[in-house]
Amino acid sequence: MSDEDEIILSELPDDELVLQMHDDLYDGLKEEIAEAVNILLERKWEPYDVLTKGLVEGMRIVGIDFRDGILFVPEVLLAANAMKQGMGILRPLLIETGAPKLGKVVIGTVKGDIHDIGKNLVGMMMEGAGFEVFDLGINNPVEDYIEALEKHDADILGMSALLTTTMPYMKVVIDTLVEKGTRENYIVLVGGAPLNEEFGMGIGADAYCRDAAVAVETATELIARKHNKLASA
Ligand code: B1M
Repeated sequence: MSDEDEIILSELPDDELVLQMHDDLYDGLKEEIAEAVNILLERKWEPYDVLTKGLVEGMRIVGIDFRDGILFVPEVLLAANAMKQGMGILRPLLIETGAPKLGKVVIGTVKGDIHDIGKNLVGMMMEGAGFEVFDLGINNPVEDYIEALEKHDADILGMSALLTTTMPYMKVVIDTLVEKGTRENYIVLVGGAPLNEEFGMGIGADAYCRDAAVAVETATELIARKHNKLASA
């Protein structure tokens, strides 16, 4: 591209800037993503809107071309890094909360699975809603979940899986809690693109969460129910 054609992000109107973000995410341009996020924030966009309309939508498009064999792992990794750069700017804004802590959440991606963008988003939104979040990262065997649940005296277990081959591992974790007699101590929430309601119920989770907003709503509702139950016991 010649200098003349260079796009000045700050000169684009909002709608074009958001489309440009999708292109830049697709191309894995993390500096441009950071710049666009900052421009939208300066234009008084809500952090949640920057996240969903700019970043999550951009990653959805990447996902389609990855599925269709147009993009490959190295390119998707660059896109994921650019996404993380943008999320890093939004994180403190999304977790800013003076609210008293609603409860403790242990969250992690299951064994065999290294996808963490969605899980990170859920963790951020949970923190923003007033939960204390312990993020175990990726590729977690059952022992890691159990150790963290006990160590932090957690209320909620959140598990993420993005692969059809790793989602059955969620059942391994839940079954282990049942065997240990501690399943009822926790609210178990599951999520990730290949899951659905039926799968969540089938493996014995308390709820399947379609996205981060639903995860926050569900966690808030179930923890209020848990507290009410304890208060009336
Ligand atoms: Co992967 N990958 N990937 N990948 N990757 C998918 C998942 C895939 C659907 C792409 C495709 O073919 N269309 C496909 C899975 C197919 C299947 O299983 N049926 C796939 C594949 C095949 C693979 C590899 C096997 C590719 C290979 O090596 N040949 C490999 C697997 C590695 C492994 O895990 N062992 C692989 C690798 C990678 C990268 C490393 C390149 C990169 C991950 C980088 C990272 O995460 N740090 C990557 C990416 C980026 C994707 C796609 C393109 C995007 C995922 C994403 O970040 N989405 C993805 C395609 C897709 O999902 N459409 C794909 C954005 C994110 C905001 O959404 O994660 O769905 P999501 O999270 C949402 C909800 O699902 C929900 O809330 C989130 C926020 O709203 N949610 C929860 C998620 N977790 C939750 C937990 C909760 C609650 C809600 O707990 C309470």
